Amino acid sequence: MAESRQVNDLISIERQGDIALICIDNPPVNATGQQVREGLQKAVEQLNAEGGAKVIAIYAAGRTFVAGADIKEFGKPPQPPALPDVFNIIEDSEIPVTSVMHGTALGGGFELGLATHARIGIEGLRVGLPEINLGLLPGAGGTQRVPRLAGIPMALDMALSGRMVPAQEALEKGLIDRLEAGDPRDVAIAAAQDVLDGKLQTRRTCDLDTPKDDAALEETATMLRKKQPHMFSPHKIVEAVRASYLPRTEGMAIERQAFVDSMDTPQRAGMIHAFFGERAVSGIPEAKGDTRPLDRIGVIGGGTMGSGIATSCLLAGIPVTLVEVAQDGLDRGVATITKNIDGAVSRGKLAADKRDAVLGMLTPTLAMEELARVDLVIEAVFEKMDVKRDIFGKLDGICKQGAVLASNTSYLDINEIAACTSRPQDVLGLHFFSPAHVMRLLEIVQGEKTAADVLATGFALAKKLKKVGVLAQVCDGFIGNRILAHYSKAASYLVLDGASPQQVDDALEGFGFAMGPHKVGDLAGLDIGWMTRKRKADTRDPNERYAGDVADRICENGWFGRKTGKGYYVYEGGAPVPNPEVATIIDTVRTEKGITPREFTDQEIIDRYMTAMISEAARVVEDGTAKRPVDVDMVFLFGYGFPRFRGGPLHYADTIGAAELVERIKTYAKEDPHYWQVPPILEKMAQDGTKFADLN
Ligand code: 3H9
Repeated sequence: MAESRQVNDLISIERQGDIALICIDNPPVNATGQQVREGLQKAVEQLNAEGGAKVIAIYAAGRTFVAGADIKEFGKPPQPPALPDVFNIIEDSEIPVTSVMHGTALGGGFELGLATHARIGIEGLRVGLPEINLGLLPGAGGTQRVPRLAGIPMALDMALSGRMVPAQEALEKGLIDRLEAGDPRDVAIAAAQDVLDGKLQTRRTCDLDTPKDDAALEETATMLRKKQPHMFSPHKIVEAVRASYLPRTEGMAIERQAFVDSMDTPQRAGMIHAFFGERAVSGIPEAKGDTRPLDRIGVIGGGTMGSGIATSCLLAGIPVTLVEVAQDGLDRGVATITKNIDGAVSRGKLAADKRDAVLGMLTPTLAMEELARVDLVIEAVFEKMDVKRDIFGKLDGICKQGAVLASNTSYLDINEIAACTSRPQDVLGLHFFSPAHVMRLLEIVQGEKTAADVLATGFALAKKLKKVGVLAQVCDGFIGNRILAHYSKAASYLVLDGASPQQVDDALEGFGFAMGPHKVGDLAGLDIGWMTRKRKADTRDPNERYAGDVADRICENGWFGRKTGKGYYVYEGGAPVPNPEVATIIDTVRTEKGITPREFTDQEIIDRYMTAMISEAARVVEDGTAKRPVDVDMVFLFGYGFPRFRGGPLHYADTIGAAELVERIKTYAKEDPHYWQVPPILEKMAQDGTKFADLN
């Protein structure tokens, strides 16, 4: 006789003869919040106490097995029972327990599976230990049980990369025992029956010994000390995995302490802000509602940007019509796209057998009229207003009614572009970041007349392209480049006043940026900034201290960075070395300007640079260019290489506090009152004791 009962709202038990099924039903992702933990513990304890059932099978309802601990509970006082204790109770169950996992079994979700006595994956399953992406480490036995089942290198790989392991690989490595097709409940019943029939073996993972591999542990520890000295949890992961040599109680205690210590770090707070921020940017009303079709996209311009955008669309399965004005430009565009797609194949982002089909979705043409059939067109030609005006005027005549007309401009006025058409409601900015098929940020720029469904279509496109779409209003540079234009001057002033470009870069790399601003300049091409400075020369405020002297002279020598072999650094293969001729240029400029160089500590470099960034970011929020502080944070995480563990410039600002920031600005303003001005919003926050987080 079958009988069912609820243990609590989220956990139920179903008895079918000797079989007891435990179902977890906690949408959307079955996270192990307090009720799930308590319900699971009670269910296993009750079944063991009652007797009767000879095998237990755990499965989950909905689109996925358990996606891990409930991240929303992190940072709050922990509520018992603790997850590792619940999993130990499951592992210790006298009645054998199997688990059936579908969708994604991540973090605590996969750790639940590891604590059961046999694991069945449903086809399409991916398992992983992504805690590192939250500034944490697996805290419910992952570092103890994965090495016992799959060895130390696999445990280190999973916990340090956070990658999702496909089911087949999980099967081959011994992380799951079987891979099957079907509905999780049906598979759970069949697996339980197999246990009863002796066809599926069960065992306690912690009865196994971790195969010794000191070399892998040592090698990884050394690599991390070199590459990630400032990160907390990666080093703890190695320690915890090493502890899997010990009996369960001792190993779990070491893992637990490391988990609790990681939970207390600002790195954890920053990365969890990043996790929710990535989702929050599209949680606004502007991103929702009706959208227009996105069945075919037109891209105008086959340069680096246009080709990257086209690649991104093709990889997302959207057919692309690529328009260029001349055959050689078109050929170059097609060649770049082909190279990008081949790169995606070699990086494992695209299956090799799909390559030709993906490239087959590209229609290159010199005839702009071909854009009559596209649903959305993205113009990605060079940044000249008269060229854009001309293109949008033509698009107005060619494109079908209702087609969305987008410009990839990085600073021009979308309203002026929209005004060249008879349908300004269909026009918006879609600002991609280079390389567009790799960088995840997409600024979605709202014009004065952009229709609601056009804006929502921008967000729908971002989602299709797996990008992080952030709403921005029109201004020079939108959110990201406007803030960049401001704080990059701080780096130049530091160099004028006494720091070397390398010291600035080293200090900021120590802070967590992948590359300091001078290395980034060399990589992007110093000529880009040079062109911008020339463009703005006539409108420059005469009271502003000019920041471009050194960079201008570097460019006048024809040194544009990596592409010319020289910039702030010299590139001759191997690691870049500081360009000695730049040191001479800096000396000359200082002498001409009567500057006596002074020493800067690395901390002062970081403080000035970050305070400049935060100041302009605060203004961007204040004047509504960005809707909320979290939008600015996500722009910097996904478009500007801002260290994820710091959460973004305004999350970082909250860790310093508005009062301290205002104090700093006032001190710096004594040297340069034009550049260093306290944004009113920051002044007010300092007075009220509020934080940027309060404005999200
Ligand atoms: C952990 O497990 C620690 C343990 O080792 C030890 C503990 C002692 N909690 O991403 P989506 C929400 S650490 C709470 O849009 P998808 C998410 O915010 C955890 N909420 O869907 C969103 O809410 P909303 C380790 C969560 O299909 C909704 O669910 N696990 C959690 O694109 C849908 O999410 C991870 O790091 C959670 N754990 O992707 C896995 N997860 O609709 C994190 C999601 O209000 N999760 N939400 O915006 C993911 O990677 C993806 O969500 C997943 C689904 C791949 C599962």
